[in-house]
Amino acid sequence: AQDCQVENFQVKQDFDKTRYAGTWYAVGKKDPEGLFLLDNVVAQFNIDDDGSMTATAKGRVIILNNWEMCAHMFATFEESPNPAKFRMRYWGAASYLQTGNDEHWVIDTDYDNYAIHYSCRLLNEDGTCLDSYSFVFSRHPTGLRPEDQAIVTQKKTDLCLLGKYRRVAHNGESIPTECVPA
Ligand code: DAO
Repeated sequence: AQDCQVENFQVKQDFDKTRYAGTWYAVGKKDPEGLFLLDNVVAQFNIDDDGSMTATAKGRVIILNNWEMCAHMFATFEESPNPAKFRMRYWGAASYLQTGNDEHWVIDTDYDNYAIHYSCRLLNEDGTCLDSYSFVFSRHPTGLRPEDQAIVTQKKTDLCLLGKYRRVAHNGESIPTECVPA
């Protein structure tokens, strides 16, 4: 049975940020209110010399209603008692890009193939989430391996978000050239 209580959502046990480092391609996304990153989203997680996690990300966005561009984003992560639960502060290379301070939970990952991220921005009074976003990441730009798909579907269900994700394309099709993966 599912109560959809955000505080009860299970995250990756003994999350190892060192193994998580490197490139992740967003292949699925559940959007928040007022979505920002559209497609061709690639995140690079790093561990700094002091052991803290940081990330850079890029992706195609549409800002000011109709202006399409490639966003370059930066993020720092504040740790918490749970190693899979971070607070993410993020900002853009340009001032007109989004800034924010979100929860950043690693729900599950095998480090080598797939990862499921979750962020609840706003809770309902009953403890369910009013405004969330979630990325499905793959180490492979082509998508998830068939053997990982069932795990990811189960995790989407656990997050009470099954059916709310869209595919995130990595196509380089009619996107700003600086956003096309090399
Ligand atoms: O796309 O609608 C949205 C919300 C996402 C905002 C986060 C942008 C910064 C990402 C950096 C790290 C990778 C998750």
